[in-house]
Amino acid sequence: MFDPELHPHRRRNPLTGEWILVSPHRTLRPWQGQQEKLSGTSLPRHDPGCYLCPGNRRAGELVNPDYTGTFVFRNDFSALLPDTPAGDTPPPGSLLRSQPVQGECRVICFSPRHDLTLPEMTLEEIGQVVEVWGHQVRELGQTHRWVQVFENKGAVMGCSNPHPHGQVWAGSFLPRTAELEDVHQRQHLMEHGRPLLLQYVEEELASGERVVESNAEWAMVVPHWATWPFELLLLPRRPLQRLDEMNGPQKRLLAEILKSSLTRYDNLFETSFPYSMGWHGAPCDDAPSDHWQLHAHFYPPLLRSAAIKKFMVGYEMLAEAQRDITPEQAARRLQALPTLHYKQNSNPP
Ligand code: H2U
Ligand code: ZN
Repeated sequence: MFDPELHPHRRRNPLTGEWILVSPHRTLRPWQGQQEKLSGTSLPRHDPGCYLCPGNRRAGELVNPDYTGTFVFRNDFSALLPDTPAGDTPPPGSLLRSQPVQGECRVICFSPRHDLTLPEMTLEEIGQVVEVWGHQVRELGQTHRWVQVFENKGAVMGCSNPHPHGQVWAGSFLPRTAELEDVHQRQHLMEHGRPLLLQYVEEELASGERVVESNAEWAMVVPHWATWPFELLLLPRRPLQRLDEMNGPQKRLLAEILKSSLTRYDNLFETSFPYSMGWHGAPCDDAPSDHWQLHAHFYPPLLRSAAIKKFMVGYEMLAEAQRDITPEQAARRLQALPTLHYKQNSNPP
């Protein structure tokens, strides 16, 4: 009889329509590669060479103020620019299509402390980051269609600096993933009369199998269709479309679930867990958005230890994504971890 914990199968991501191949039998294969922990280098509270620390000169020659909480500045090397001129219309029927785009990119420093990361910050400090995310979406959404809030964390994710920070890229267009999620959520509401992710969070909470954390407003789950080994999806439990629409309890409980879930991540391999995370909310245009539910994706690359990363290569580049451990096995690993940070455990303050 078919057993999803034993037999190869595919799962569908209802947000994008993409499929993923799950091969749980492969977890039995021997692993003779590296297993050891990476030695943790300890960072100073302020690094005179860091372009994000308070009072330091950035690469673009501007000097950071002596900020004491969060600090937002325009990216000195923005991928999107506000004043791109309009382009020529391509000849009809041509496959060589392009489109000029306007936008703005910003960097958000989460803390003046060079040596902290989100899970090591206090709930109050994480709450300030949550506030800033909302303000950025509110402000940039007035003139841009899609405001992408995200964080790249860890050198393995291409992050250029350990100072805790994220980014915002706001643009005049709906990027590909946003468009796919828009189409699939709209279609689900049309066919089933309920927003896709509201139905999904209820199904996950009813089963509990993949729920890593939950509180009165939020649920953190390993999605049924997770691609990355320890991927997480953060979902509101009530209708909520954008980061700038949260009420007090939603913001407070968001800070809580972020702190405890990201602590579990760090505790998994006793390392500062690398990932790319980002928020998807209703586009900032005048189109109806009842189908949209705000959510955050966390895509961490680590597989077996602090040193062993999953590579999206071969079959995955050419056919479709594939994973070995099931999302349920990953959820069980994360559920079993403590929510006290391992660094606090080993050096009490
Ligand atoms: P990453 O953490 O993903 O490397 O992003 C850091 C961003 O900071 C990156 O987009 C910007 C880079 O352009 N940056 C500045 O705006 N000013 C600087 O002085 C250095 C880096
Ligand atoms: Zn710094």
